[in-house]
Amino acid sequence: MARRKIALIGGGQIGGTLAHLLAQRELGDVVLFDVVKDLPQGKMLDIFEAGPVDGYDCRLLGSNDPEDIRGAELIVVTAGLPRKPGMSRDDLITVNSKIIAGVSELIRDKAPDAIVILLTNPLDAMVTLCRKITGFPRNRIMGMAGVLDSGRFAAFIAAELGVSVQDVHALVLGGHGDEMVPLVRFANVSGIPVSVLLEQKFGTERAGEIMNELVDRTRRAGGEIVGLMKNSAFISPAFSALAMAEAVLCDRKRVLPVCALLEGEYGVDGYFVGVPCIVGASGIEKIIELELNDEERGMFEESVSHVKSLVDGLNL
Ligand code: TXD
Repeated sequence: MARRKIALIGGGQIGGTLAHLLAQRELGDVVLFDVVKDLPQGKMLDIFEAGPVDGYDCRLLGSNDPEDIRGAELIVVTAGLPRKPGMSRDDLITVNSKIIAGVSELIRDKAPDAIVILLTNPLDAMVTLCRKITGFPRNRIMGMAGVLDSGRFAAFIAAELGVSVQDVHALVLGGHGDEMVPLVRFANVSGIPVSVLLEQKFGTERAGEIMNELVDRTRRAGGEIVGLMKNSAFISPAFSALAMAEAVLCDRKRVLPVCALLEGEYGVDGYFVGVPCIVGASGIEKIIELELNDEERGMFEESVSHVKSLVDGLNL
């Protein structure tokens, strides 16, 4: 039985890292496509040569030929520029729209049955553009941001409480921007509300302040890394994309925050927004609707309105 064909469009920091992670887990045969001559070829040769050392078998191809993505069953798109210090994700919209438009035509023409996971920023707008051009059904096209943002929220909670990251579960809704909505009420450690553990450790008043600090740091986490590294995060985004890819490839039925096209859910119609979904072999298999309280609903709607203004500016 042949392994699945996975195509990574964009062989930069995230794409190259994701290729390495996919190879290590032998999740399929991987094609790394990039427009920079010889870049993907070098990266895939390097990963190939580590195979005997780590013991993974899979076919690895680095390519500048778009024909090599033909027939891919899963495509992960990271093609596009990342932000630099002082830039917002939204500042990338003009240059990355041109790139994603071309990439989307390529996917439509060469891999019309693929499931697509897109990361390129500004994420919510770029995945909308990709869906517009490919015309794919909404179960087969998703944006990755919420897994990363939720992972960041969980990491900060774990560090604050001094507990294992394995036991922290956190969810971030909305757009992949400063208005994202970390859902404090749903955050828990092995089912215990985070607020209970914070109050036990710090007292009620300080607990509320700390939770606000954790939410704020989650919203700013991308910019914090760009400020330190002078480049965008790539390890955590690659692992986040891997979680979604593995959910599809292994039909895991994972419940993950996914940037999905809403058609009435959460009172939103026709826009991609980060919401909890069940992810399996056919992509987005179910969108899970949560009852939000007034405060959560207000923050969600603020985040959605930012997504709408960004997307509407594309004049699709
Ligand atoms: O959570 C998230 N969704 C975000 C995603 C988290 C972090 C970074 N996010 C965004 O992903 C970031 O803002 C960028 O828009 C993308 C890719 O970030 P990365 O750090 O991987 O950028 P690189 O290292 O510059 O890699 C981009 C590659 C680069 O090698 C280009 O040559 C290539 O994209 N590129 C293309 N490949 C294929 N086809 C075309 N047309 C193309 N244009 C550029």
